[in-house]
Amino acid sequence: MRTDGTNDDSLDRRRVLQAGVGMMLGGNTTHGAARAAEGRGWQPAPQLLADLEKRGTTWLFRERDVPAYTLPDPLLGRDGVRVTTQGEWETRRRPETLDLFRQHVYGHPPRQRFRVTGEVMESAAVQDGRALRKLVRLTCEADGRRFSFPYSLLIPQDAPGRVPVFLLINNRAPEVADATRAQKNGFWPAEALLARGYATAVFRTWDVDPDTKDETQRPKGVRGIWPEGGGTPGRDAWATLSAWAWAASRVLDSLTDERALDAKRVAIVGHSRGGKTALWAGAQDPRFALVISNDSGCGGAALSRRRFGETVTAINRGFPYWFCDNFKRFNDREPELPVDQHQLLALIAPRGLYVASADADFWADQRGEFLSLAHAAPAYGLFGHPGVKPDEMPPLDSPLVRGRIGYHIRRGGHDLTPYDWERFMDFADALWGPRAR
Ligand code: GTR
Repeated sequence: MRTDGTNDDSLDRRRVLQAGVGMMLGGNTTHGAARAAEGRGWQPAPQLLADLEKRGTTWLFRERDVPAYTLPDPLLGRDGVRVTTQGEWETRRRPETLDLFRQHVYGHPPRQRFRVTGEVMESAAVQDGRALRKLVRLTCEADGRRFSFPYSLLIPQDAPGRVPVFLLINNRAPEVADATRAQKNGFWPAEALLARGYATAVFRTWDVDPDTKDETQRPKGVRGIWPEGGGTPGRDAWATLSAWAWAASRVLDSLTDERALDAKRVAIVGHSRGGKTALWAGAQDPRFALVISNDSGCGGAALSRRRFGETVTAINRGFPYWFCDNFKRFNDREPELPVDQHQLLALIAPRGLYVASADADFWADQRGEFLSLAHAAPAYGLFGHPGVKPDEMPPLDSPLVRGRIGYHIRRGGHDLTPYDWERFMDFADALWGPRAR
């Protein structure tokens, strides 16, 4: 399968040694994770483990069962040279890493430039006039073809200056993100966001590319119009997560035109499959100033090589349309992946990055999500920003914020909750300065 040797661990190690930084990968092995698991930070509750055991869980959910693994060094180029400056990262290793994710994991999005126009379908005051609601229909055009999808926007009316925005990718039912606020849901606590001085926008995944294996539905989405995106069918044509990430960038194009908004302060937020998408959108589009993944798990923040919870094989079987076809070649062959997910997080450097996990969410590999963030630190280091260390996983409900990086693990299960949102806003306040209340 390999022709370039970049995913050959022994070769990588030899190259690192040649580059004179032989200790680097030592810290990236499973031994580091095992040590971290013994630390003072989060530990899985014995009751949760016992419950999984009782249910006869067949997938890996105990730290002791994690196989030995070696992660690719995010700064080590395919030419065997380790980048040491921001400039080298931006011009060499970052584009190369992005390309590896497009080629082997998510597929290539379209390469065309899109003309994006927004038509305001509805505009109304909500919350006794304290916020303005807009329903916008976006039309994206390129090479004589077009695709349209809606998004909603809520803007606080009393905020001084241009307002930062939280853009949510809604991967659930429309009701959980009802902009009219006739129905309210903790998944998108819009009132809380507005009260803290933030605007918030939302689009729904299904409106962009149907979240189903049923390929007869495909023509309804953007991949019905541009089926292969910028890749090759059967290999690295774009897949659903790439289509949703593309849509997030098109919404951002449109937010940039809103005079009340601060387009330099847009946070992209997603939960689970939406969290995978938020990371992929943030990795590709540097205009997202803050990237937030909640319980994103496999193909999101979690390290694939740990094989903890959902594995590459499991996700490719369950959701074959999320990733490009090349990704299926790594079923049960994670060590051969030329990238692991810490490198996806590294692509977000030096921008704000927040990863959130949940105590009972073993399927998403809570510790793997944290370790990924820790191993993205070298990229932040190039910009002079501190990272977190593998053995610094914080205890339950105790957010860890260091510079441009934040993390928490919350009590409870797989969900996006008001607690998560409050922490995301705390982090945005810390990055951008608190908003007027
Ligand atoms: C699960 C899937 C996860 C995650 C989740 C969700 O079934 O295995 O990768 O995406 O769905 O989106 O809620």
